[in-house]
Amino acid sequence: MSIVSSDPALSPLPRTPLRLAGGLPTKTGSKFIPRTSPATTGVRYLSASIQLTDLAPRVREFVEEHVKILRPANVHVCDGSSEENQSMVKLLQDIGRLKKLDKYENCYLAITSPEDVARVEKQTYVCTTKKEDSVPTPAPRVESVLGNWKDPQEMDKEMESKFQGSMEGRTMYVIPFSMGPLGSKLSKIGIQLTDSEYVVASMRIMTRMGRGVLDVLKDGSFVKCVHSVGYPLSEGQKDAEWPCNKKKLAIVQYPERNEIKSFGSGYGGNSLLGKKCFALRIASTIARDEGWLAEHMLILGLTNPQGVKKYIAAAFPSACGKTNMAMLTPTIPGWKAECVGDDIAWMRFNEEGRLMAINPENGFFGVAPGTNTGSNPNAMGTIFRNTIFTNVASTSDGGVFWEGLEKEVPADVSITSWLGTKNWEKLTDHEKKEKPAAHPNSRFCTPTSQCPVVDPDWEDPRGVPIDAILFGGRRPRTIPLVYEANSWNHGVFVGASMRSEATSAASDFKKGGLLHDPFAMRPFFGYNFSHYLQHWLRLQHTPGVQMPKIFHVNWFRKSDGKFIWPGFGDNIRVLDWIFRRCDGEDVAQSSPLGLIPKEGTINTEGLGPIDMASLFQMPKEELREEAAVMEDYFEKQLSGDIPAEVRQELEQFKGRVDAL
Ligand code: GTP
Ligand code: SPV
Ligand code: MN
Repeated sequence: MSIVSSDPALSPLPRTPLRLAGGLPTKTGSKFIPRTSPATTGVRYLSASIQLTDLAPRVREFVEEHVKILRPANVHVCDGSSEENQSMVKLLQDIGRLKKLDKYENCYLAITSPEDVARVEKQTYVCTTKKEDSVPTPAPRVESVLGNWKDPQEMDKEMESKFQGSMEGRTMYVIPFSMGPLGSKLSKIGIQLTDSEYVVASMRIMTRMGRGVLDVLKDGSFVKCVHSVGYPLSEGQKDAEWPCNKKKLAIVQYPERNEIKSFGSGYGGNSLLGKKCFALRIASTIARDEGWLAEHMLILGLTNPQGVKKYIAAAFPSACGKTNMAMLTPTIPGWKAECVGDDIAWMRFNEEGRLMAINPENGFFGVAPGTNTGSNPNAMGTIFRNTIFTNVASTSDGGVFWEGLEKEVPADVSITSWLGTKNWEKLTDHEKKEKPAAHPNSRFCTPTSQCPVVDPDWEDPRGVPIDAILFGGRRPRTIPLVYEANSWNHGVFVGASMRSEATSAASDFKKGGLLHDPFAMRPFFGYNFSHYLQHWLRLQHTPGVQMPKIFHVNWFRKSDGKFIWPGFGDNIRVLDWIFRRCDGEDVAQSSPLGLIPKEGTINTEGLGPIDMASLFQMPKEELREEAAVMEDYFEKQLSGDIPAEVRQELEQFKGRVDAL
């Protein structure tokens, strides 16, 4: 497999005449035939049911303005129909970008360029007129690790030069999409322009997309999203297997204008602009202005054996267990867990003062490796229909494989790794470790509605009421299995102090090292983190509101290199304790970090021997170190801008540690 990685944008390109609502490339994107062209046997078209002239003036203006810059060969407005999707998927197969997985129903495999496998953080920008609206001011000579800012006008110039002609030889798709149930007061609409068919097919799974959105939008305002893989095609030029443009990569948010511009990547959060760019970065800024929250959180409904139901939201950094917890299969009899969402929560107080959450997404873009019948049976029950897999391995019987599925593939199949290594199963254990079958950040893109435990109210336009907010991360030492924040202010401090081991979800960091990831939002803040803290602190003063309790969990504590806690379905044992705390049960005692379970109040029945003492050990030296790291981080990153309440919580924490 060869992947063209030279910079095509540098070569001079002929200007291709524009055709509206027209045909699609035949084979490799080299020839274009308009829909109206006569005698074109053997050519397949997307029947464009929406013409540019059908669009509301604002939408049409947005499209036409960008046609001038991007210079696509065709424009297609997506209606979201299944016929359109079938044509899209057929086209993707014809150009070799998707492979059908015959073992399953309507499932496909995409393999990206090895240069385009995860989010990029260093090339992600927030552009506001004033720098301090985007990022906190660090102490002198300290580099900010809380986002990248650039002047919007300067960035506009840069992006315009990248976008000039960047869709030449390609079709520009216009994707109207809604984040949140169509028509809900809590939902927001965006329109994404893209030259990637993979993005179109994925956005159809991840968002509510198509004609219905235009009907709801009418001539209203929307988030303007422009995306190009940055790989124009000149007449006759052969397309890359996975077009992208690493050298010119940029993911840009303009919160003051509700605009997003993304160039050079076709992968996940870089290119499905409804997800991180819109539902987190842009939405968090809108939320700040309107008094609500847009967070990197799963939403889960929990019903106890007595039939009482509560919803919880949980923020864990990327690849740290949100999808797993969102679909948890409880190991304690009588409990029921139901999934509302696995990645993003939009939360707002209603008239009764309850914090109501919606999942703005329509699908899961979940980490594949580690997913199996043991760890996440509900994901396994979701993903083998109508799913696009990306960068997983394939099997000779038309199925998929990744690390964690060893016991679930037939013994006689051969495996082709994501990088194309045939008979991968015959490699030595050392080779398998060096060259995993699936990329560690390989993913499934699958409809939420297919989840066997999807919550009956997951699309309720009013949202679901949140009783508890959890923070968590991968902490091999120091941090106990669970603790409760002493107060809302303390909870905000707990979120602000989060650290977790780096994972493969972003390509910028070496896996394993402990990284600060406040609120699991470090890569996704749409505005200054210091202002974000003030916003969280302020919420409790909204008249008449009932604040959720805040907890911190850690499934990842290790002893002798092994996880101590069994995790996954057994996490219900911790959720059971949290549930009881929400009901005010006297099952907690104080510790320097916060309230921990009184001895024997975590249900460990049937677990076998488990070293609970190690899970709650908090050596004074380690806590001292923890406090010192927090202080250093706040002082260096926020310099003078640490909210007084957070500073006070830090001082109190230090005092509790000293008193040990
Ligand atoms: P993003 O989609 O990147 O935001 O991540 P996510 O938080 O949804 O991550 P996901 O749930 O897919 O986590 C994936 C990784 O966490 C896999 O390697 C899982 O095996 C591991 N994991 C999830 N839950 C547990 C747990 O309870 N214990 C342990 N040890 N590992 C877990
Ligand atoms: C994450 O990295 O947190 C994800 C995957 O959920 S992506 O959509 O690629 O950002
Ligand atoms: Mn995520």
